[in-house]
Amino acid sequence: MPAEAQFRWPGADCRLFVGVGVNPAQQQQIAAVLATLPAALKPVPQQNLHLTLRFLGQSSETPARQLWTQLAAAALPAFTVRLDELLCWPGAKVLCLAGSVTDPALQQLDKVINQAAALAGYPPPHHQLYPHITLARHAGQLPEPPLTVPVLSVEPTQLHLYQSVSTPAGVRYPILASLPLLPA
Ligand code: 3AM
Repeated sequence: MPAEAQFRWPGADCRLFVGVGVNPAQQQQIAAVLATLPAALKPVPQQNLHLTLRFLGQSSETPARQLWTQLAAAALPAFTVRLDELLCWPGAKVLCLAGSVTDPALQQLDKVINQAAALAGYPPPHHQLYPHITLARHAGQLPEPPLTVPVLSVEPTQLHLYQSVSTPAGVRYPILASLPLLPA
């Protein structure tokens, strides 16, 4: 079945982003660290852990399908990214595990996604790709005592189109479509 056929549209305009997940072992590693956070911080639920590659914002179905059809026809390189720095973004009050783009395959994937997004009519990204996994919210500063965080080597095998759904019970990120990332 072509990848485009496996696109699950929720039926109304929605908030979207393109990203990758972390594997179950890494989810558990992170969850173990998050269990030690000060009570004031709000840990990201294990099933929500992800790495955003491109925020798309509020979208209708046509550009989303157009984007995914183009990505399905493109070469999507598998990449590795090392996340080794615990950061607090005080403005957003977000605690995250961050790294940088060192793998040329990630640079290439970023380029392919941005080109496909532009062709589908999405506005350009506000900032360049800054790989990170959001770990917790309501974080005005780095926790004390300092957290020991695992160094994660994220090596995803799939690219996902995520919906971001806000509910009274919290945010959820259902996956609407997925494509394989292929080793060079
Ligand atoms: O949790 P992370 O940072 O991976 O930061 C938001 C989140 O990613 C990001 O989209 C992901 C799902 O909500 N996001 C939200 N609003 C954004 C915006 N206006 C944004 N990224 C860029 N611009």
